[in-house]
Amino acid sequence: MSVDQRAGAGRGDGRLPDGRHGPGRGLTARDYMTEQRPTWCPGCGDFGILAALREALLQEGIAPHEAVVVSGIGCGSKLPDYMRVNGFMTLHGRPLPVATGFRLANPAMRVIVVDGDGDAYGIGGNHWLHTCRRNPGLVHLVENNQIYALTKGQYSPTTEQGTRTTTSPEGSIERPVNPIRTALAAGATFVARGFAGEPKELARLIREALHHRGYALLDILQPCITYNKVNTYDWYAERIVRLESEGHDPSDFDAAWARAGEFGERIPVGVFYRTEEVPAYEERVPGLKRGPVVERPLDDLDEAAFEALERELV
Ligand SMILES: Cc1ncc(C[n+]2csc(CCOP(=O)(O)OP(=O)(O)O)c2C)c(N)n1
Ligand code: SF4
Ligand SMILES: [Mg+2]
Repeated sequence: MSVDQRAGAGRGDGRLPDGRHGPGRGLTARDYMTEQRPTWCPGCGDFGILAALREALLQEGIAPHEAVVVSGIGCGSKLPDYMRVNGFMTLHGRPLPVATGFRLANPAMRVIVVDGDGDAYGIGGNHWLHTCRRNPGLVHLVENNQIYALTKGQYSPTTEQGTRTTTSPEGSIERPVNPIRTALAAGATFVARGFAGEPKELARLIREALHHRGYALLDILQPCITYNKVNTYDWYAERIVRLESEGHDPSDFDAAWARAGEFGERIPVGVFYRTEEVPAYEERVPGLKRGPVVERPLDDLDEAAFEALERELV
């Protein structure tokens, strides 16, 4: 089987090669549960994201062994501990390159990155920009609580100007990153925003992201009830508007750019931009034309082949 076919199986319409689909495969919500109890504060937005991800995998019929969740370091990055799927916690800021490696090695695997705003847009910002332009088939869920929560409330790249935090007692003086516009400018092919307070709607967006061919960013507004007293559930509920119900066309880049500028009295959620025209990174890597690495016999990787791969990938 060629890598293109495998990539198709891994990204396509959510149907698995044998045609079984969704809960019809006999999967239930319990299949994604672990014994581990979350250590998140009661009421944390991360619970909604966990519920939405489990629901999205269930509805897509993606069994636990067919997905890997890769995270970094932070409150939200504990999520792989609370799901019965393959999991990998990397260093702070490094999940995207590790996840790209997973996808290159096995394009049939659904690779989902889950990390915080500090992890993704701060320390991992360089990896993020290059992931946007490379377009590997990853779903990236950023738990954006506009704070470094695990380390007790320092301002993060998305903290709004003027917000008082432990490291900005007089109010943050920095202009925040706009994740949607930054991803658009960096060449991302699927850019969306969701809200942790609406797990059902969030599950729908995650399912859309799972159907995307390349890199899919889903910036998720995630209330941190302990360290962010500004961007609360009620604060968001008063401001959220839906791109879909306002007639937004996700294929229109200029419209996406314009809507991405709104963050204040009105905060749009939904898919800002999507194009399926750009091939995924793993579809173009020359060294993978003979098939995924996981399916090749070990003696296929002789010294010359290894050096050729090294030249292409490193
Ligand atoms: C290299 C490195 N630098 C700093 C830290 C300390 N650290 C751990 S989590 C974190 C911030 C996490 O913020 P975010 O990614 O937004 O996740 P949250 O806790 O808000 O979910 C920091 C600075 C670390 N673990 N490793
Ligand atoms: S500190 Fe904030 S982000 Fe961390 S578990 Fe508590 S509510 Fe959630
Ligand atoms: Mg954070």
